[in-house]
Amino acid sequence: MKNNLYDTIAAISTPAGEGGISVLRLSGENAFSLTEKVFSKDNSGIKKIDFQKTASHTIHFGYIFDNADITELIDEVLISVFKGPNSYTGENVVEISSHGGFYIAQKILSVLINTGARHAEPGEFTKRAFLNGRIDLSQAEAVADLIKAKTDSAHSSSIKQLEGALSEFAHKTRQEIINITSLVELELDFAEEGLEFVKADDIKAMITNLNSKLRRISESYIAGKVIRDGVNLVIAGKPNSGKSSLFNYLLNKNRAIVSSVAGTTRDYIEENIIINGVLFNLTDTAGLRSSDDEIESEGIRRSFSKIDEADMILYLTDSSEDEKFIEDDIANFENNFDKERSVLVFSKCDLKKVSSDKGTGVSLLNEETLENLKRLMSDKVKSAFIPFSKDEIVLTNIRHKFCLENVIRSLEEAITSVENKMSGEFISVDLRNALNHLGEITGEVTNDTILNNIFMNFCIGK
Ligand SMILES: Nc1nc2c(ncn2[C@@H]2O[C@H](COP(=O)(O)OP(=O)(O)OP(=O)(O)O)[C@@H](O)[C@H]2O)c(=O)[nH]1
Ligand SMILES: [Mg+2]
Repeated sequence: MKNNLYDTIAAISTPAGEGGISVLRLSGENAFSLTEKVFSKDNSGIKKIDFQKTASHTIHFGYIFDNADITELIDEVLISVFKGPNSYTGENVVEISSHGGFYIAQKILSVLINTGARHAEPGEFTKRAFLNGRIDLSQAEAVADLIKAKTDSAHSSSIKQLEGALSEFAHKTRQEIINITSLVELELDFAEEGLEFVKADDIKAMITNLNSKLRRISESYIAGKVIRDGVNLVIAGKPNSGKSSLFNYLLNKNRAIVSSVAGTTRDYIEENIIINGVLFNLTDTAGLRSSDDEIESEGIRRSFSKIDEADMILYLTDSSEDEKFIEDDIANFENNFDKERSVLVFSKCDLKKVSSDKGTGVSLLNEETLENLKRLMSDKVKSAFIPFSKDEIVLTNIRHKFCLENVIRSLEEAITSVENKMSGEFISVDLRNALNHLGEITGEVTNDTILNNIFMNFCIGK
């Protein structure tokens, strides 16, 4: 069955589980009348309210009953009333705050469904906000990111997008392309009369200039991904170098087994942690050596595959080993890891100090060395992945990156058309393609598949 855009939808907007309160949300033409059927201002069940007559953005105390016949009291609630178009979805919206817990909210939801509401799909409230023109598509996507944000930087980039920073960028770019298009078309109109209003070179320069700005924004996606999803950091090194001990310290819990036996860690272990505002997806791996043990060898194979996928590596060399060992291990590190994205750590530096400036000494017995390491890790992320200032647009969504790449490609085609002295009509087609792709970012140009893909990833009740 295809869901009607105009029926009234309902969902529990707070997460499942025990909590102080639960909030249930209804949106649609009948949001008020459906709620009125099962709501009473006192526990008699008959003291009715007419939400149409109450002011918008007001809160009402009362009681919810199990059906329109008022047979059983379910809970005391507070009802917030929002009249369209001044609501989250742009429609009439009711939010029912009940006592928390799984049972009550589910019960109220089923009462409302029995009365005539429909279960909302994931993200359907936000989808309606988009379809009703309250927000554009990039802002709707920002809502999902905002909810998922785990760090300060992820929060600030999504709140910026929700406030319309990306939309504004898209509109400005759109205007620039329209200006160029009209110059091209103007010239086209007069071409037959032998008038050249704007020189082809100037048009080419304008498009090239615009494209280089767009390219920088498209490249910002790498930073955006780190901001949103975190950095995949792998702790690697020879057996017994102290990887699992460092992993446990960074997580602040005894997650991985530590022992003085080389080859303790077999399979890799992953955990998330935030260090100086940067989200790290940490992986502890099996120590790297050649082994005859079948299980250990599989573990080592997995270590290498994790190292290949990593954004960053912490490579541990045991300071207490002899000079030759350390020298070889440093060479091994330098030959196999990218300097920009890897940190060489001389572990257990309380036992012996390595006199080399190629790495940083760390001891679990020395807080200062650990703090230094953490600072080094977050600084490295910032310099390797986030070379953008706070005011710049950073793309955090792969869909936006794809759209922007298509815009850039269409503009490149326009440049080629200009260079080949094609007639203005052709250039104009390329520029219009660029406009279409740009419109996909904000949803001016969209289709059901794109929309379904986007809102499918939202939570229910948002
Ligand atoms: N003195 C000292 N000992 C340490 C330090 N860090 C780890 N160790 C010891 O080094 C030994 C090996 O530590 P692990 O963390 O298990 O080493 P690993 O690299 O995970 O070893 P595998 O899993 O076998 O590859 C343990 O006995 C730890 O207690 C340190 O900073 N100082
Ligand atoms: Mg280990």
